[in-house]
Amino acid sequence: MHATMGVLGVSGELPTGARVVSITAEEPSRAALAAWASGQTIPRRARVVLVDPSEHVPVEMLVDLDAESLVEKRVAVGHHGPVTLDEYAQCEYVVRSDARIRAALERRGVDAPTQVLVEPWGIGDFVGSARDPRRLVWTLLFYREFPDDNPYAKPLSGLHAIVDLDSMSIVRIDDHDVAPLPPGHGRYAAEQVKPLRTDLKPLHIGQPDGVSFTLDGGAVQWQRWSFRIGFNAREGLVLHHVGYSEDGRVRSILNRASIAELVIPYSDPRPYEGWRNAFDVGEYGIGIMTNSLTRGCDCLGEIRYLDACLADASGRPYVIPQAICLHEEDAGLLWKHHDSTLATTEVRRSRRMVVSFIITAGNYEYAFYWYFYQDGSLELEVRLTGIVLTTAIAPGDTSPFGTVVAPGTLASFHQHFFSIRLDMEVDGPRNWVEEIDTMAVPIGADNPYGNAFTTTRTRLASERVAQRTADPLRARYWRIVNPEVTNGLGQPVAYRLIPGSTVLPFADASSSVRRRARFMDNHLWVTAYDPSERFPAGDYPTQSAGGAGLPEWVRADRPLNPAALVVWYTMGSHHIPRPEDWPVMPVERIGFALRPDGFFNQSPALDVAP
Ligand code: ABN
Ligand code: CU
Repeated sequence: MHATMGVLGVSGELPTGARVVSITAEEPSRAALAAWASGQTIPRRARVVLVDPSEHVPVEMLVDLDAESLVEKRVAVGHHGPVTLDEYAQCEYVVRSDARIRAALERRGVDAPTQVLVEPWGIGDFVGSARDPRRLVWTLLFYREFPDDNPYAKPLSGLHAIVDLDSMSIVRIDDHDVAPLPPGHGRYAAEQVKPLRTDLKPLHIGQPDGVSFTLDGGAVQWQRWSFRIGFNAREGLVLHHVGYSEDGRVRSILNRASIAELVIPYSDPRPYEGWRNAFDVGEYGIGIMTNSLTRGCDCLGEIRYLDACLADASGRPYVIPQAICLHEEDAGLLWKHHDSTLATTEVRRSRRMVVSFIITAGNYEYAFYWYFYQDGSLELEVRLTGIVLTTAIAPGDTSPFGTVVAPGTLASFHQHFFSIRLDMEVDGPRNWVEEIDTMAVPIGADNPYGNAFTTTRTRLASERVAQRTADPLRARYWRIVNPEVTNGLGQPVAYRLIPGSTVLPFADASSSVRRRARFMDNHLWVTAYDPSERFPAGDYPTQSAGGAGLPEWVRADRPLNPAALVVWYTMGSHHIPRPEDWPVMPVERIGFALRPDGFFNQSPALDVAP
């Protein structure tokens, strides 16, 4: 990364006062990868995203590290870059130090401004921000009465600053009375919770002969699976080249998989509170919010970790140690049959390979787990934990838009929408997608007992058609098919995308968050492959008015029959908070699965040893 900044410095194209958002290895396209397989070299390039505070624009630079030259510079006019980590800290300092804020805090009985937590939130397109040249955030304030309190126990509701990140100055303060500070402290640390349980005996997970996977740089091999691990500031962990080997040949499944956006619309119509709908990937970056993991706590057993290397605001590299966890887990039963005539039992235990990372996005934690199974299945599970976002409510009051989780403390209803970008390559580059529904057959001549049900198969032949919602009452799933490769039964090979529990947004279709995050409208989108189409709400959702990303790309209605394609799965976690979510929320889970469907000729898990 030093080399990258060196090239930019020499080029004379680095704007004065530029703040680096990210430096990322430029990934080769599918075409470049195919060429590499036949022996050509792939240029080493770094893509730099920075914000230019005087021009208020994001700037993208592509640097050729071999030639030490600037290849491309693009100024994203009319867009705004995300919040960087150091701006986060500076914004907190500026708000805490402001005399008007201090006076407003004193009116609320807060006399220790250094114990005020200041969270900068994306302002979206409120107060005309979509047309405002300045890069703006608005702030949520919380108070730790004692330094080791949970700040979300005392939300300073009604007191907000709008901060221009480029000049790092406050442009507006709003101060309206909402309700007094709640009395609680929301403490949850071990030393604050007394007494702790003492009746659990140790549980040791050991692999005395070591792990069964190999890790070579970012390349992983486990059982028949092979894949590569990448990491960047925006998406965090990325899986590349996921394949399954059979008869000594690696069969491709996924070219690339990542968490491409995460948006949390909150239900609260009050002034300001109705602005809360963070885009954690596009406005912040789930890579920069990634935790350093601890053995025995975050991950149990025989663990291998990978560090993540990111760039700070001046482009200097820094490391998040132990950012990615790799380990194997016992996953219960894999398969079993008892033959009562022979009195024999065959039973196999399932082992899964887990690749995970955990982020802290302000109040919340999201733990992302990719699971690889011995039967060729692949799952993503997200565990949501951390602290629900709170506002103050008058003692004894209730709200139709939230749950009182502690005296005077309201946790708003909200939803978490994840967009998972799945650059699919099922047994080769050209795939199509089908929707499979299960239907009852009317009782009659073809179904005399009324017991029959069947499936319908609809090919999603173009991008406009391939915008679908889940339908559990039809047991709906989707198949990513390679129509040009057949299995031993003569069937085209495929993987199923099986939705987990999911929801649609409840915010109005014309609301700001719906306009800015149209990807939430459908659980499935399919687009023709374009490596530059990476982010479903656009490259720069910060202060966007909406329209960029998926809604823009699918307007072309590109055909998908078959084609190199990208599948976008939206999953929505619906959160009506409970008192039991306070003061720190036991994990909620959401996920989906990719399972082979005619990809193999029979169960690929038959040869797992007892
Ligand atoms: N969930 C919005 C957010 C992200 C990072 C830091 C603060 C708040
Ligand atoms: Cu939630």
